[in-house]
Amino acid sequence: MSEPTRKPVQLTDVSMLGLGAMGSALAAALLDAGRSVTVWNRTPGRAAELMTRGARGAGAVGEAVTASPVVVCLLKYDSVRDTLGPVADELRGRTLLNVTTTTPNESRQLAAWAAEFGVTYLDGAIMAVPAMIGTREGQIFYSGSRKAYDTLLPTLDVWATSEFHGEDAGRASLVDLAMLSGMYQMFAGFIHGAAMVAPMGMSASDFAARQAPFLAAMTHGLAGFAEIVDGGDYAVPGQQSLDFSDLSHIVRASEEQGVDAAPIAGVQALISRQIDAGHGREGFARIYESLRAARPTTRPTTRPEEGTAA
Ligand code: FVH
Repeated sequence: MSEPTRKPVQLTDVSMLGLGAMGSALAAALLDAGRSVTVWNRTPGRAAELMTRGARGAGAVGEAVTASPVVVCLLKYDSVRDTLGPVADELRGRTLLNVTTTTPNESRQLAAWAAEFGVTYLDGAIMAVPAMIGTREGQIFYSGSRKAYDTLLPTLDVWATSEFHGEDAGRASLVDLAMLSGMYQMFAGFIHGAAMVAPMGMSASDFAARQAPFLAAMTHGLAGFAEIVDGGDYAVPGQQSLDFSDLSHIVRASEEQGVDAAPIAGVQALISRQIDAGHGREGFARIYESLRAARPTTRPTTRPEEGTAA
């Protein structure tokens, strides 16, 4: 009996797996830049608009991964494992770029899995919302295979400003998540402040109009803190001391308003630890030592099933 004849795969420049808000923006930017793109999404129908713009729809993941270097933009680590695991053999010898948000260790696990199947792996961390894709304003950090980065760079540069962070696949994700940590704590701080003034009748919008320029001005202080942290001398003269920065009055004011003080109490706890340890006359950057004291292991956690499937 003769083998069933397979339709030959039409080769394209990039295969995009995942057509959510971000995957669609990435694919659209490539089409706008004249690249040929194969697209696949778990739920059919999401490719329709891109196909009217010239994308080639793949009926199955296996078909997509054999058409071109693969970009996965799915929800999270588990989605990537579930999607790529069954097509590991088809991926052999190919290049895989994962821009799904993963933790550094998850990125390393994907890199280890890829290496086992002879797949060249590059990890990407997107510092942009979909509307920023295709502009220089967006940034995407990469780590993993330098060769893959160099080869794909003309494509990567279509999306945003590209930055390579080294061959450890977890590094791009680490920088991404560290930056997001700062952003979310700023947002939480703003919302906490809005909750504090709400009982006196100030709307969150009114508060935002005051808070935004103030925070923008305060960001000029980041470089100074960074210099002190990098230099390791928290007693550099001319700084506001930790004793002066004691924030217990803000904690009390929040409580007086009936507002949970958790966001600012967390900062106060870091300050108190340093004051209690005798560093009250040093500067605010000294709280870095409170954080370092809780430094976790960076050893990748390997789950039992890892190494055999993505
Ligand atoms: N959107 C943004 O602003 C942020 C910016 C920073 C980086 N993120 C990360 O990008 C990843 C994708 O985000 P997204 O915005 O495209 O997310 P959604 O619109 O929710 O689309 C999710 C896609 O993932 C597919 N999917 C989910 N689970 C599975 C699974 N188990 N197997 C296969 N595919 C899966 C989903 O498919 P469907 O629901 O349509 O079938 C969508 O295509 C993300 O890591 C962000 O953190 C974006």
